[in-house]
Amino acid sequence: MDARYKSREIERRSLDVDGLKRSFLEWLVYSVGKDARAATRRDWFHTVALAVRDRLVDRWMDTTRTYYQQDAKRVYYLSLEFLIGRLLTNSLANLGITDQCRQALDRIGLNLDDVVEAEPDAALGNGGLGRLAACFLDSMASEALPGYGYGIRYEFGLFEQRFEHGWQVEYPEQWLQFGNPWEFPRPEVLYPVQFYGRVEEFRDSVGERAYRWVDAERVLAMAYDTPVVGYGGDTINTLRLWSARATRDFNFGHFNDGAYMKAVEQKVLTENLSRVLYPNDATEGGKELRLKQEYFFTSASLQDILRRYLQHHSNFDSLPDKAAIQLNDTHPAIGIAELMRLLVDQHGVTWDKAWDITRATFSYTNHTLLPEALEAWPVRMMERVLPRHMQIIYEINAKFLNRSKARAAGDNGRLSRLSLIDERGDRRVRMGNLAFLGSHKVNGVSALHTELMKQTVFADFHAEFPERINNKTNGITPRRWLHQANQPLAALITSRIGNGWIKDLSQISALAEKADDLVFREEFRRAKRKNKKRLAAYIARQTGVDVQVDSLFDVQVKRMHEYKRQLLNILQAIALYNEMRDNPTVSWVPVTKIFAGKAAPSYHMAKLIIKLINDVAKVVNHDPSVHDNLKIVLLPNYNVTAAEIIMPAADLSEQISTAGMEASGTGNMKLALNGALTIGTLDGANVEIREHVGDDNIFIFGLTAEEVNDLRASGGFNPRDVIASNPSLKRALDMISTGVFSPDDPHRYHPILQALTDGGDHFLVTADFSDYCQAQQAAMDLYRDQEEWTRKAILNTANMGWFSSDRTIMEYATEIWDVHPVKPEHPAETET
Ligand code: NBG
Repeated sequence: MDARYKSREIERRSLDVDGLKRSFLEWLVYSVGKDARAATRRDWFHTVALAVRDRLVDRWMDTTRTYYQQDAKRVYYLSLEFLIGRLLTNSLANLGITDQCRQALDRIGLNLDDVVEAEPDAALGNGGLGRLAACFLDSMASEALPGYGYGIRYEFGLFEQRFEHGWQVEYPEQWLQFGNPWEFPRPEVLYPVQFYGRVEEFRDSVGERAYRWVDAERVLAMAYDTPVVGYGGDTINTLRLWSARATRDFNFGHFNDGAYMKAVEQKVLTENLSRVLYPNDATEGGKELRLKQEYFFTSASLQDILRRYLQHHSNFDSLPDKAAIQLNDTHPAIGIAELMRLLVDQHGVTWDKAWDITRATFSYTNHTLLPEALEAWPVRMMERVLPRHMQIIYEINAKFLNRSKARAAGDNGRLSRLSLIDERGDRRVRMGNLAFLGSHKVNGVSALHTELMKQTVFADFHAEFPERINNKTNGITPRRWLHQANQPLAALITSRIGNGWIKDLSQISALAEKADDLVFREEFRRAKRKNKKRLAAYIARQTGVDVQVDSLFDVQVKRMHEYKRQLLNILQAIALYNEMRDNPTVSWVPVTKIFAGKAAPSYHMAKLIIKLINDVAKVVNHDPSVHDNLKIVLLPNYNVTAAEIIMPAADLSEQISTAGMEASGTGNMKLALNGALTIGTLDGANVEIREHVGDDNIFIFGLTAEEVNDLRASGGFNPRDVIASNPSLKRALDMISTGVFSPDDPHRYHPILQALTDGGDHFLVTADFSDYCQAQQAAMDLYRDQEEWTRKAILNTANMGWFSSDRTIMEYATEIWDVHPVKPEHPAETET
């Protein structure tokens, strides 16, 4: 090889400061096409990202090659959402070259932190479900598991949220506008995906009845690959996202008619399929485009999985030994019918065999019990969009119900509940039932949620298949959520117990003994204070509100949803505001209430709650009579990047959902790991957080899931009685209803007041109010004693090791997937 190329090749891998610097200067000129004097911050970001990408490509290929050569069993994580966030800091940290990169940029006169800020936040998800998928990618790569993510390359991620006169307004999020340096387009990896058309019956070569799907419309799915760097940089896995492309022949038909503009129009329409992420969190959209998106990425992924499998195998018998496919919620559940179709219609496998293979290959995670979130597609829509799949679903259903009939022994209610088709009213396909039936394992995401799954949505299926439901409590990656996001605390921890915790978070328990060490406490507080200063500056920039760094940072960040009860929090804030005004001479613990979160654009009640928080904030923040002891801020456009600033700075973590309604929560884990104390109900993973951090180090309040259930069932709950007997609640509600916070429109909040009274207060805000206020009081009292508070905060951090997504992912790997770590071989490195 030409010596010049050889040296350049080595340079591309060089991890030292000089090599990085030279790469940066070269990339800026030759790939970004800019002179150093004219380069913008964004140019530098692209430059650095491309140079860093060079350093991982060899290892990425080594990883893929090793999996291929060993014909390792792979796990495929099918998810409609991956809430990734920025990747530069993450890649640098996982490759272990953050310091070198910082120095190399220094020498060019640049600051790494500024360069990082130019990266858009990849928001291909709504909330917890999508962020969990991103944490799982990090953990699979860090645990050397052969894991692939499959999803959609949305051109527009989750909308950008702005507040205009206090109201949420949505703007398109154009994260790809300036290109994405992390992705590799694969124009040759292209699969056809069909819609509509009809099914034709025919006799196959041996005279058996067979079916083919004809006259369908075709779309192509094109792959874009993003490397997923594991901690240490040894394993680099792949996230493959599909983008819709119109087929060429499809266009040519129109060209021949001379209808050129029409052809182009059609092309745009077809490619709209992967244009935008549905902004609904835990609610079903029910729109045809959504169904098409689900089928589009699922079909392309399955075709890709089978192609990879067939490189080593000539029949499908060992598919379940080589591939585990995880359904992230029911969004890809159509994959069960699709795999049956591919096996039976395209590869000639017999029905029974195909069904065994399918069930042994798939497993399904349920992420919510909310009835409005359980996907159920109208049969009429399915028949039109996916006619062959509808037939297959009928067939699966008929065989299943036939088998169950014997055991149902006259219990027709049970059979109709087990059915894949909801026959009540407009007939619908129950995707949860399909996912359950077509999987060998079904899991919930916290201990409580899994129990409730057995008792509620899947009670009949659980009776039928008692071995199938299992629990996998969620986790979070300690790399992003502590090592990268909270550098002051990460450095402190490493200074005392070494850096083994980054890879094995259980080691963090060694901090527990430091909780009584006064010096350590002081340093812990100093780290927190540094993070709070950073957040205070961010708040000032974003909202113009100045907050006291030494006030209690009381944080509720998550999607806006009635069941998450931001309303309970803001009502307590009003009550506290009144108390402060009534008792101006008392020395109050200063409190800063920090909210952030987006509402689904069509969720009017959630948007009204946003407006209420902003209205209350305006009044409170400008009232001199509270002497700055209370500030309320609602930060706009909550996303992963904002979370990385907020989580490390929180003192108190609000996890106050109506018990039984939050499947798990993962923000609760991020906040506790970063040393916030939780104020929460016994819901989702809060239950397990309490077990780990200890009852004394958490503020638990409110009705339990069982009490909620009983109260709702009794029908005897009357919110008006509760309000009448609680003067501070009554006063807060009266202020809202008389327009104290909305003088321009006193009736603005009528729908909220209505829901809390005549509406029956479904989320039991009034029922939990008094207990919640007491817990808040306990938190404020404790905060006065900074030593005690810090001790408990340290114990939170120290006891959160179990909530690493590494633990979660290894449980999936051993108990569901039977997938094992594979160490990549790096021949290029051993050669030189
Ligand atoms: C969400 C739950 C959260 C949970 C995440 C991840 C959906 C459908 N569900 O409680 O609401 O933490 O999933 O499991 O978005």
